Parts: sequence; C-alpha cells; structure tokens
Amino acid sequence: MLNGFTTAAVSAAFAAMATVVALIAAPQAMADAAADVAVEDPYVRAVPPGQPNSAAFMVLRNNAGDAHAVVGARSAASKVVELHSHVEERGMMTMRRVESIEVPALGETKLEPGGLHVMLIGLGRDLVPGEDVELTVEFEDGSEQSFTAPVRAVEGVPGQGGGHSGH
Ligand SMILES: [Cu+2]
Repeated sequence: MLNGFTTAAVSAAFAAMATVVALIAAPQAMADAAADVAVEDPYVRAVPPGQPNSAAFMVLRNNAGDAHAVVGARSAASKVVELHSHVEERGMMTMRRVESIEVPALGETKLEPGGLHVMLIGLGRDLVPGEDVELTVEFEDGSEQSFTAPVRAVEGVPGQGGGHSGH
C-alpha cells in the first residue's frame, strides 16, 4: 500500500519533471518579453518632402507580472533608429537618446508626441499619410516584435517645436 503510493508519487514527480524539461527545451514557446508586451496603435509622423527625420509613436502594454523594456528598434525606412525621450532643459524641450524604455508590470508606456518616441533618422523616402512603415522593437531578453505602423499627419505639439529638426 505504502509502496504503491510512493511509486505513484515518484511517477508523478517524474511526469512533472518531464514537463519542465519539455518547457526548457522549447524556449520559443515560453512567454518572452515580445509575447508579454503588446504594441498598440503604432503610427509614424508624416513629414514634408526633404525632411530627414521622423518619429514613431505607440502604446506598449505589458500583460505580464514582470517589468519589461524596449532596448532598441529598427526599420528599413531610415538609416538610424534610436529610442528618444524629451526633457526640459533651460525651459526648452529637447530630445535625448535613451538606452531603454521601461514598460511596468501589468502597465503601459505611451510613446507620444512631446514624450518618448522611436526616432527615425535619415529617412530613405518621404513619409506620406496613408503609407505604412515596417518597424521592429527589441526587448531586454533579446526577443523582438515586428509590426506595421501607418503614416499619419500629426499636429504640432506645444513644447516639441524644434525637437524634430526644427519643425
Ligand atoms: Cu527624437
């Protein structure tokens, strides 16, 4: 009786271990930052012809109990893609490159005009409303998420004047 119980318990333990091993062996199936964080309502600022730079905005929503961070981004639309924030300096809003953009556990981070944004530097083409831009964001654990952001006309925002190459 006791032996039977023990055998069953050992079998259950082995089954549990086998499950753990299977999960470890399939890292792509595990939740990673890219799976935890949803990119909502992405869009790219339309710019006049000849304007070299633009910016992408979005809401990063973290559905996990662990904080995540975007540590990089890339796009074929521009030569360089950087993560930026706006900071006030001597009464002027200026842009600063940031190493990462945190997304709190079960929270969201808004990238919006006048605040955090994905900076597109050295555009390879004009960005006309209605067109699409392919973007990829890279997370702290190396996972990535690619998405399509429509180009939109964005009204000027107080405090952002001069931030994006003087317009
Ligand atoms: Cu910027």
